[in-house]
Amino acid sequence: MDLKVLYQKVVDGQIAETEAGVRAALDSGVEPGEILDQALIAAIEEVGRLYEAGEFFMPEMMVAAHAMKRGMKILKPYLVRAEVKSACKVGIGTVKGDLHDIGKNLVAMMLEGSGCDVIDLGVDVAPEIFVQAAQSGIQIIGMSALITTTMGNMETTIEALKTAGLREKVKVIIGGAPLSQEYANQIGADGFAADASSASRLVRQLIT
Ligand code: B1M
Repeated sequence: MDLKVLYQKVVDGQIAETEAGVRAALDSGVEPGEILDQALIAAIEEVGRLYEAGEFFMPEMMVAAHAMKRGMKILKPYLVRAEVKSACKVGIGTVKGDLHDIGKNLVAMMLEGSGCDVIDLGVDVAPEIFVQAAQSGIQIIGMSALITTTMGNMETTIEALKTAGLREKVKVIIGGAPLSQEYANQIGADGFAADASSASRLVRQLIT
């Protein structure tokens, strides 16, 4: 299937057609990464633009996100092909108050693909849940936030890790559209990654 057609299916929130489109693109030999970037991610970014422009509302944004997630589910086995498991263990979640998980799921997939054991803590993750994860022997805590009003819960989580005496035992990385390296420095995180590939590189740097 033409990736432009698939892109439009996601924008239009056509779930069955999106799944069929991803399968057809794979069958015709299109690279999984190309399907992800040029159709699925490009489409959800367009949905965000349409929402901001007042042309889309929550229901349209929700069905498009659902279509994208179903497409990602089909792509996952092709994107996650870890040959060798490493000694890398990561707990990742979207911070408290925030339900956006598409980006977090992509980062988790990329980390699994690079050989890490990934514990997905889900969305709306309270600081105490990150603290419990840090107690379970993971090396890296990954926090995602997409809304400016929930970003502050990253700092709250870092404070909770300090209070629990765990801050020196884990590295903390953050990511999400409204964040930056400056913000990571400001809240005392160990690093910021702008996308899933850089998150995977950052984790490698931090554990070696
Ligand atoms: Co929401 N939403 N949304 N939304 N939504 C945004 C983020 C928004 C920018 C839209 C807009 O206004 N243009 C806006 C936030 C504005 C702001 O804070 N300034 C917004 C809003 C306002 C809201 C609600 C408040 C709307 C409402 O209720 N009125 C509400 C919030 C609900 C809540 O969370 N409590 C809401 C709800 C939703 C849906 C449920 C409908 C849906 C989410 C579905 C889901 O995730 N399961 C949704 C969607 C889909 C979006 C947009 C359109 C797309 C987000 C996305 O998935 N992008 C988004 C607009 C936009 O971003 N342009 C928007 C694709 C994804 C691959 O990119 O998540 O950035 P991203 O992840 C990237 C990088 O950031 C990075 O790597 C990823 C892969 O490259 N990354 C990390 C992410 N996490 C990382 C962690 C790392 C490292 C890198 O280390 C740990």
